[in-house]
Amino acid sequence: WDRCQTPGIKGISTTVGQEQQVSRQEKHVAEDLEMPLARGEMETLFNEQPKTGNPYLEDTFLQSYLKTHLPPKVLKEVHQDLERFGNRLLTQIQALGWECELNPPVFQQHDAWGRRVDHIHTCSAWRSMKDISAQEGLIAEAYERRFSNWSRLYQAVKLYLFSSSSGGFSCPLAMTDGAAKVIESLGFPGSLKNAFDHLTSRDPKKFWTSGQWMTERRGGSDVANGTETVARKQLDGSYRLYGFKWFTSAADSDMALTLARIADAEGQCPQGSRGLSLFFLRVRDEEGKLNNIQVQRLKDKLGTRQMATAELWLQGAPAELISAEGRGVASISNMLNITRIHNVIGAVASMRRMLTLSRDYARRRVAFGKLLKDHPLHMQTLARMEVQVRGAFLLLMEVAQLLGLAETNQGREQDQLLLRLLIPVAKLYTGKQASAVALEAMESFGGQGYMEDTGLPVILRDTLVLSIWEGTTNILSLDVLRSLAKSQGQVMDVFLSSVQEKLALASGTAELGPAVQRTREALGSLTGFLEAAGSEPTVTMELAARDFSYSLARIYIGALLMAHAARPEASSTDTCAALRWCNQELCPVAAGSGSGSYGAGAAQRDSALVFGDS
Ligand code: UCC
Repeated sequence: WDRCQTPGIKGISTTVGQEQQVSRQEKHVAEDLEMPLARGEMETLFNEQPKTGNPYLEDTFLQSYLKTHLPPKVLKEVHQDLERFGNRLLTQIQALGWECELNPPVFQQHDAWGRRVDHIHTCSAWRSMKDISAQEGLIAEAYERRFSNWSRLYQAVKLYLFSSSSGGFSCPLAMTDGAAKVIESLGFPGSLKNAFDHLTSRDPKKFWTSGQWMTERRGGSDVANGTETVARKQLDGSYRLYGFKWFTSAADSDMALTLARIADAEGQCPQGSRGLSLFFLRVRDEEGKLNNIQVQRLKDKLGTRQMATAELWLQGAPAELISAEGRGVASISNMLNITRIHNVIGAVASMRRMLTLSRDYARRRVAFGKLLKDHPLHMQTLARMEVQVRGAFLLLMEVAQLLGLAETNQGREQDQLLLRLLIPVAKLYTGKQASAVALEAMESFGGQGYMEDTGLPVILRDTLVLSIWEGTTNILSLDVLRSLAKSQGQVMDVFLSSVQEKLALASGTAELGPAVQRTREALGSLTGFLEAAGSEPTVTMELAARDFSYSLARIYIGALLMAHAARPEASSTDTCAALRWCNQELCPVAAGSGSGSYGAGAAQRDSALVFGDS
């Protein structure tokens, strides 16, 4: 009551008339306090909180995919493990992930007595994630190959379920997997068998994570010209590295793979891509001290704040040469291709997580007198997101299947070529999809979606990096062209025949007719574009690279959705998803070509538009 009195009433002498007025006012205030929400300070105001359950059991699309593709014996084991893992995610790992977000790493450069220590403090939840990753075999599964070619797919599914609860730990896992892959593909040179055993261990005490130190201050995309780090050979044949690494993700890792230029006796280094070699190093010595490495600072990032990204000075860091001299980029590309697949996993996982939350919210939240789920326009928006997530998921599974075949020597040459093409296509396309879908999903919560403590902005922030790290959209588009050039066009033949195979499958299902038709037309436009580009010297493939890559992604995803919808056990929603996907512009490169976007003078016109020159 005291708090409700205004200064004009309390403690001031009044006349009788004034007293009557005051008493009327008091009555009025007392009545007001009976109004709903008037005693806000005593009431709990709440919004409907979206809740999710076991992420595996809730993901019916994932389950239908596994049922269709896995051999029954594998499915039985995988299903049991994923159900158990889903419960662990729900009851333990999700909370740890949130703890990682609330307790980002802290960098301590000096101790209390002024000694330089360069210590990166991580929270206990982050360290638990490392233990859990080992226990769950999140890396080991792919290299033990218990389920032959299906092991990669199984690992990808587990990582997909883990990703959005992992508190950013997916990042070191991506690089750890990439490092294991490089070591395996190099045939375990030198002491690397030991490192491989650590990277693929299921024992938390033994398990290592790896960094991938590629980016230097002069450039993260143009590695060939941006790398300044020098390697000096020692008398015992080992090397010491001197240089500055500008972005080193998960800098608390146990080891790293990195690029450097080997100096000759005069201290001269070969330049360009062919001057780069690949090195392995241990980040710390047996006592836990950095191995001639100094941490300059941690990066202040928009997202992925749970994970320490550092600037590192290499000041004679001991390292082992693991590639042939000058074959650094080619050797580390095995790592890049794996981390790019992990990027796709992260993209699909964050889309699925956001959509699952939006879906649950639609069942709880009332607006304009009915639940959100009963508003057709709201559900149309969610359905469009669902089509995006399904398409991206199928593309991820396709890549994981192809990788599994390649790693167990069951893949045909065509499968290898298709894998080489689909990795950059999937990475660049899903990287962009993820932030668009996450943003749309955030909007489905209205203002609540914008509130930090709901956790929704974290997911959005973390998806934004997916189109940047591991190669930006344009760099990946150029990598698509690289795969074409390197195979002398063979990857395109394989791509076309793979899409045709899926179309043949889908053409037996009458309802899919319009989607089949549109995809056939898109394929015609794509081949038409390529023929014209081959015979028309003014068309610059570089300018067409992004639209071309988008065309490959949309056409291939359309074909996958149709194949999924053509299964005997498919549902009407599978058909609906395929039809909707194929109802968009499937071949943007043909449209761009028609408008002269890649032809003579296009680059000058773009430049004039950007800089305003006449
Ligand atoms: O480290 C980073 C963040 C880590 C966090 C990871 C977490 C991700 C998952 C998260 C889950 C949620 S970000 C830094 C990443 N950096 C990049 O991605 C680099 C981007 N730049 C490129 O990709 C460029 O295209 C370069 C560096 C590859 C271009 O180098 P070059 O030297 O100019 O390229 P070349 O000369 O064309 O290729 C050299 C050799 C060739 O082989 P040879 O000599 O036999 O003809 C190429 O065919 O390398 C081969 N090559 C490849 N092979 C190049 N790229 C590839 C490839 N992708 N696959 C196979």
